[in-house]
Amino acid sequence: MARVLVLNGPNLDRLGRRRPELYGRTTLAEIESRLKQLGRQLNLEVELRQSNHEGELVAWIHEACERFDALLINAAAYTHTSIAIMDALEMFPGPVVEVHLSNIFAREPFRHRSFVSPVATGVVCGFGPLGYELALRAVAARLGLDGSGDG
Ligand code: CA2
Repeated sequence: MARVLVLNGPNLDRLGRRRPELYGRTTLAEIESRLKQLGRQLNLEVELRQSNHEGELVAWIHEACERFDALLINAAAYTHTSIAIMDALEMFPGPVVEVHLSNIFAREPFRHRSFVSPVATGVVCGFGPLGYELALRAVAARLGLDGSGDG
């Protein structure tokens, strides 16, 4: 079974508990459980992690190069700052989908620049927690697991 690592950056551990007007009421644990359920339908094993530390995210991307077939990443604020995460993602051989809950292009100008996008296979933003599920479906298509031939 193909394995997908879902990485989440700083402050996303607060999801559903703070700023619901901006990021909604769904917690990261709920997103994890939805993704695992969808993963079972798509024949994907899903593992979700969150860190507030840039270096830990970089180390997990390195680990993913050996142990996972695809990556979903919401690098949160590091999206807009981290060349280290960009460089690590560039080494990952499989599909990488950048996910954001909010539409970063409808927000402050400093959020319009992403260091993840240039090294991502694709980007999903603005659909809240559903974006993670759309990204997982995109990964299944890319890995040729959805039977559509559209990957
Ligand atoms: O829209 C997204 O998913 C973001 O990646 C979220 C980041 C933000 O810096 C990006 O520009 C867009 C912020 C994540 C902070 O998460 C919180 C969750 C609950 C309460 C406060 C912050």
